[in-house]
Amino acid sequence: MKLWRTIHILLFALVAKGQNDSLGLSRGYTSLSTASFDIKLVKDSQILASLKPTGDAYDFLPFDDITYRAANGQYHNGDITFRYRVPGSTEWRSADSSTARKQVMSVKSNGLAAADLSPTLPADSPIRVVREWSDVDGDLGLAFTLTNTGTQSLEIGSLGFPTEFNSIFTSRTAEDMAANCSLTDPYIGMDAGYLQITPTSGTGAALIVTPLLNTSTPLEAWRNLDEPSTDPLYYGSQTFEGFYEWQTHSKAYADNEWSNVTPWNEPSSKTLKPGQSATYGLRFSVVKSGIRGIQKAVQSTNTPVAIGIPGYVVPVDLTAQLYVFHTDISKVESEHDAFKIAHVSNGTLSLTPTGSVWGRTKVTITYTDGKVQTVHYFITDSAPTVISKLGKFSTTSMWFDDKTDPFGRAPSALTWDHSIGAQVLQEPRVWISGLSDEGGVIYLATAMKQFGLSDASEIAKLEQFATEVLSKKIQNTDFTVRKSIFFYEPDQVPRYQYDQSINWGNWWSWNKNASYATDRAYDYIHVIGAYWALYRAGRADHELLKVNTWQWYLSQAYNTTVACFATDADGNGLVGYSRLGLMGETVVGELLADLRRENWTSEADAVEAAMKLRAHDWDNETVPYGSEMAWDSTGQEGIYYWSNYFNLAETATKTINSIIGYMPTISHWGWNGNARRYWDFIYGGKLQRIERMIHHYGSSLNALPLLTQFRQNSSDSYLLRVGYGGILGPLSNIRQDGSMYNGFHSFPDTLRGDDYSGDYGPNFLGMMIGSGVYVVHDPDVGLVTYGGNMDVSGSTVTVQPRDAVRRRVYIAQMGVYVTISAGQIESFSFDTSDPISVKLHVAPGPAKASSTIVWVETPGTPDHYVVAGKTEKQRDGWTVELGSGGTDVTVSRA
Ligand SMILES: *[C@@H]1O[C@H](CO)[C@@H](O)[C@H](O)[C@H]1NC(C)=O
Ligand SMILES: *[C@@H]1O[C@H](CO)[C@@H](O)[C@H](O)[C@H]1NC(C)=O
Ligand SMILES: *[C@@H]1O[C@H](CO)[C@@H](O)[C@H](O)[C@H]1NC(C)=O
Ligand SMILES: *[C@@H]1O[C@H](CO)[C@@H](O)[C@H](O)[C@H]1NC(C)=O
Ligand SMILES: *[C@@H]1O[C@H](CO)[C@@H](O)[C@H](O)[C@H]1NC(C)=O
Ligand SMILES: *[C@@H]1O[C@H](CO)[C@@H](O)[C@H](O)[C@H]1NC(C)=O
Ligand SMILES: *[C@@H]1O[C@H](CO)[C@@H](O)[C@H](O)[C@H]1NC(C)=O
Ligand SMILES: *[C@@H]1O[C@H](CO)[C@@H](O)[C@H](O)[C@H]1NC(C)=O
Ligand SMILES: CC(=O)N[C@H]1CO[C@H](CO)[C@@H](O)[C@@H]1O
Repeated sequence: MKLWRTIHILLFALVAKGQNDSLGLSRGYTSLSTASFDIKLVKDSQILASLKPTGDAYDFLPFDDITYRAANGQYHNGDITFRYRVPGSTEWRSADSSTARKQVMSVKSNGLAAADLSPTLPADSPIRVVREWSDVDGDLGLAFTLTNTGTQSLEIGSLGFPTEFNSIFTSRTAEDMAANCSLTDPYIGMDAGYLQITPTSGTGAALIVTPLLNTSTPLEAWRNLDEPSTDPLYYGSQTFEGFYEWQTHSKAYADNEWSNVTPWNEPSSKTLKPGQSATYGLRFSVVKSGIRGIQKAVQSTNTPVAIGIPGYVVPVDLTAQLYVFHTDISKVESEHDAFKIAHVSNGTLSLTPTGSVWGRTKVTITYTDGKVQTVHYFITDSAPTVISKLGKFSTTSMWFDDKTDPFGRAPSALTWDHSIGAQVLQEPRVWISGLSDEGGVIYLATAMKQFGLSDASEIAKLEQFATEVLSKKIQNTDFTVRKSIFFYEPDQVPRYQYDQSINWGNWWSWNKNASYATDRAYDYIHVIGAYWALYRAGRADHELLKVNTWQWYLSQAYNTTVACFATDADGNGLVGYSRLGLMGETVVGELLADLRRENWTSEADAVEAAMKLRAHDWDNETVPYGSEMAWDSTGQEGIYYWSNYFNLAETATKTINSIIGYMPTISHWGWNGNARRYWDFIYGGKLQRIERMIHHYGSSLNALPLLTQFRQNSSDSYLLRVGYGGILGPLSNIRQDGSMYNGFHSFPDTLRGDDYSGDYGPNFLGMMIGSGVYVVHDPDVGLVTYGGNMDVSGSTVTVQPRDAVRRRVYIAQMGVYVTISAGQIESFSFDTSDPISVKLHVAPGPAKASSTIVWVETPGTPDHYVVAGKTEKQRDGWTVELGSGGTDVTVSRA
């Protein structure tokens, strides 16, 4: 918060007075209205300046910033870009209504306003464009009619409709940002494509943009718009991600700028004969019921909707379900036969991976009305195989054991560069090579993997790392955590050869003193997570630990927590950022639960007291989601955890809303459950740029609060759709060889994972803590299972878990959440007509657990459940011997 304000003041000072008015703002606006909207067009240019739900002060557009966005080259709704050529010619010519703006020619219209755009398009363009704004059943319609005025046929190779919504955070206070701004995400699904514009508060009306009725305006591609970034709003920065355009034809880009990429959809073009016209258009609709109502609202515009369960990242051993809401299907195609598709009933498809495809794939649905929808999937190995590959790769290829390293990094798992197939031993952003920050802590993933699926040889290596590097080099003896153990200071390491081809002159090439600073609380969480995971692995199987005891790992985690959250007598944090919500800090909640289970009562009390101070501070703030960034989507996880823990319900609810404001559900593996992140390629990526990231760590970490909240209120199925998408996301970041990446590049010229493993560690942590199976009654699609294969026979439901960890089961009908400490749940079953018990078959699993503890919670109901039969109570659960073939466990209502 403090930081936010500072930035605000700085930026405010920079906002210059003079600006260019190519839009014609000085000549005023035309105010219009429909049943749903209050609308302002700029009179001269007829671009959309303001769009408010009728009678509302909230604007989906950055009207208050329009004077800074009135220059040539700055885009608005109503603009158009296209490329065309005469058939046979290879060269595309471009037209863009924003480049050299002129007042447009108003023309007669039955709608709200219309104009011939010729003056503002290149004079030699043979394509005349007439744009019309109209009232479509109370919604706002925007149509473009393109006419070939020449004497030759023309091929339109790209056609885009720029969009602009209020994601400009620059110079706003946190409170104003939460109250005034919104975020936009696309569903790049052809005729089913749409945009959703969600308020950052997560509350109030949302907006959708769908293809205009009676036009064919598929969302084929989503192109980031290049704008000058010198303006005082800082286009393309941490406080202003930038804008995109809805592309209906994209062939001219696919053949040129994007030629090395497999696009989301087949690139198309359109040929217009001389004199021929084509009309395209978009429709803007308010979703009064808010974000949770978006899918229904899309459906009501006659745009096909598909709901995929468990989402669109599908492990090869899982059969996914796809529910479509539109007219009858005439054809369904799975690219390269990636799925065997069965029509279960009208509108219900089941998709079983055939094993022929790993990675991206799409399913194309054609409806009887001619509409075509693409649903984008990512098929992975079975989830335990995926995490096993990560464990192996990070302890072999990525394992660094050069004992002569002057920085003391050996042994450890070091950042990987996929493009050269090597460790990143030297990086000017020192933390990437220095085992700290988020960008350098892949060891966190390796350790968390042992919690999910332990492996003796991997643990042996991690024990060396924990003993020699983590506790001795990354940490000081007082448990404080360094920001990097690699640094740039030749005098300190005289015999070390720094790579002279690297530019060591930027702020991030810290010297030794700056690297060894311990003032960044975020770094402590990675250390706590690693120790906690090794404690749990060792607690489940004592044989695994050869160097330290489980007590040592638990006390290291505890002591690091104490160091992280220590305060002075006035309650001020001693470590920077420790008063903020920290990414991955759900693991501190896990630690606290374990301290209680172990009867480490004074330690548990100390952790709880430290968290209570923070939670009560947050409860007093309107927008408690500060971070080291001016705007962020990382604090919410911790703030929800402790607000919920201490029953601060208002803040907990506000935080869930904040999350759904930046985390969508969309029928595309890349966007479903993908929390807004757009600057961390700068700090952890090889390809550094401001870019909407796909499945950066925001996905799994923000999924944790959504899933927790869902278990407390299982009628809020929206939270599960989004949250489960987020928890599946990190599976897609692991390549077939076991290497991993920080995020997938969404810009259409790239569409691949970054080369650096970077800051993937926290993403993997979220997946290990949040993976589970959810059996629920969804109000739209009926009884479904997220993360398992379900078989229904009469009233008996049997499920085989297919998630990464296979140790957590939630059954909404009972409100019961069963978790186990070791082994794997192979299957479970219950009777929907008499849901008072669930029978689980628990097996030793690949880690060959000999026993397990079963914990039973009922977060959604006052009911109480127990493990039946003669079992010993231990660590607040029930101990169960597994034998060699596993055993059945029955959890029944008490
Ligand atoms: C604004 O106008 C000035 C001249 O008055 C010009 O130098 C500058 O490039 C213009 N800026 C933009 C963004 O068009
Ligand atoms: C769309 O087409 C249908 C059928 O031709 C017609 O009834 C309807 O008015 C049209 N709607 C619009 C907005 O053009
Ligand atoms: C399938 O469902 C759609 C939409 O609910 C409906 O219009 C159509 O008639 C149904 N078809 C059959 C064969 O039941
Ligand atoms: C060393 O780093 C600390 C913490 O960042 C800083 O306060 C101190 O001024 C630095 N000392 C020197 C000599 O640069
Ligand atoms: C770390 O924590 C353990 C467990 O509470 C405690 O016994 C020990 O004294 C602590 N170590 C240090 C150095 O503070
Ligand atoms: C914790 O204390 C309780 C009550 O004294 C005891 O039953 C239980 O076994 C203890 N748990 C552990 C892990 O020591
Ligand atoms: C929260 O605010 C209230 C009223 O402003 C104040 O009494 C209380 O002490 C504050 N609590 C904390 C933890 O700051
Ligand atoms: C549970 O979720 C539903 C659906 O969003 C909502 O209507 C209801 O108010 C919630 N109940 C509680 C107790 O929060
Ligand atoms: C332009 C606009 O809508 N501004 C609003 C932003 O949010 C604050 C509340 O924090 C309102 O007071 C402003 O009117």
